[in-house]
Amino acid sequence: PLPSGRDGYRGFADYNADMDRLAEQHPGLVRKFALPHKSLEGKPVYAVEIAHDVDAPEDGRPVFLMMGLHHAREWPSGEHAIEFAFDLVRNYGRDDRITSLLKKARVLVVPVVNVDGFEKSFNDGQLVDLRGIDEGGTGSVLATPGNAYKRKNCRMADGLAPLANECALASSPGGFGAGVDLNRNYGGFWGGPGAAAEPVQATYRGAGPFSEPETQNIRELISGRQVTGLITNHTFSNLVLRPNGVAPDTTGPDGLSLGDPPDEAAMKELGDRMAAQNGYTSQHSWQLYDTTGTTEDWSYNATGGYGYTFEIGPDEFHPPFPEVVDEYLGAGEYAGKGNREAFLLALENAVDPAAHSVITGKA
Ligand code: 0X9
Ligand code: ZN
Repeated sequence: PLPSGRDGYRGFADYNADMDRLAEQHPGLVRKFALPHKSLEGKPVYAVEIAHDVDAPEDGRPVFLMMGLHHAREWPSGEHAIEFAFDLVRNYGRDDRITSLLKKARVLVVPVVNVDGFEKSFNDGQLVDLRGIDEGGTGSVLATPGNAYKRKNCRMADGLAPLANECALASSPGGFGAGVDLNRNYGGFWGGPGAAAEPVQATYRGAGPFSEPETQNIRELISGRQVTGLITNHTFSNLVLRPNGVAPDTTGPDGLSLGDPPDEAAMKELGDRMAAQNGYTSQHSWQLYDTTGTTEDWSYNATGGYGYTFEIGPDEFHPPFPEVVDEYLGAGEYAGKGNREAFLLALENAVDPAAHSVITGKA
C-alpha cells in the first residue's frame, strides 16, 4: 500500500486534511503552512515542511522542494508529491537513510500548486471516463465533457467581458477555458518559444513573468531558502526532464547561443540515475518540445539548484488509481520501477550539493 494507506484520488479538501493530519500527528517533524498568495478564487495554497527539527529557525541548510499539480488535470502529480511526504514522515526514525536525510535537509512539499484549476478538474472529472481523448497533452481537443481535462489556472481573459463560469473549458473558443499556463509563467526565458501569447491557448504565458499568484508563491518559497534541488511532477510520458526547455543553439537577446547549462553533465548524471529507478527516459526538456517560462528553467537559472520535471505514467492524465500506487512504489506491473526511489536520489543530491556549480541556492 501507499505510505498514506489511501486507495483513491484525493480532492482538494483531502489534500488539505492530509497535510493537517501529518502536522498534527508529528509535531516537531512536520509543519503545515499557507504560501503567501491565495489563488485567484481566494483559496489558500498549502505546503508542508519536514525536518528533524522543523520549528528551528532558518539556518541556510539545503532544501528539497517537491511539487504537484501545476496543471489541473494531471492528478497523479499531486498524489506522488504528497505520498513522498507521508513516506518520509512514516520512515523517520525507522529507516536510517531517511532519518539521516531529514537531519541534513528540509523537505518542502506543495502537492497542489494550481488549486483553482484542480478543483474544477477533479470535481467535474471524477465520474467521467475520458481516457485517451486528449492524448497530446497540449493538443487541440475541441470539446472535453466537463472540466476533467482543464490544464490552466483561472485567470480571466485580459480585456474581455467576463463570461459566466469562464474558468470552465467549454466557455472559451478552442476549448481550453480561460487561464494562464502556470508552466509558462515563470521568469526563466519568459516570452520565448513554446509558449502562447493569446489567452485562449493551452500554453498561454500570462501578461508578464510571474503575473500569477500561483507562480509568485513558488518564486517566494524558493527565493527565501536554499533550494538545492526540486522536482515538479506532471503527467504523462514517463520522462525525467532537465533544463533547459529550449535547445542550446537558441539565440538569446544578446545574439549569443544559449548553450547547455553549466551543470549539464551533473544534471544529466542524476537524471539518468533517477530514470534507472523509475524506468523513464532521461532527456533534455527541449527534446520533448520547446518551452519557456517553466518552473525549473527559472529556478535552476536563478539559484543553481537542480530542477527536474517528472512526467508520470505512460499515457493518461488520470489513470485508474491502482496504477498510481504501483508507479509510486515500484510494484505490480511497475515492479522495481517506482518514483519513490527516484525521489530519494533527488533528495540525496540536494542534501549534498558539492558538485553544483552555483551552491548559493538563493534567487
Ligand atoms: O508542456 C508542459 O508544461 C509539460 N508537459 S505537460 O504535458 N505536463 O503539460 C512539459 C514541460 C517540459 N519542459 C520543461 N519542463 N522545461
Ligand atoms: Zn503538466
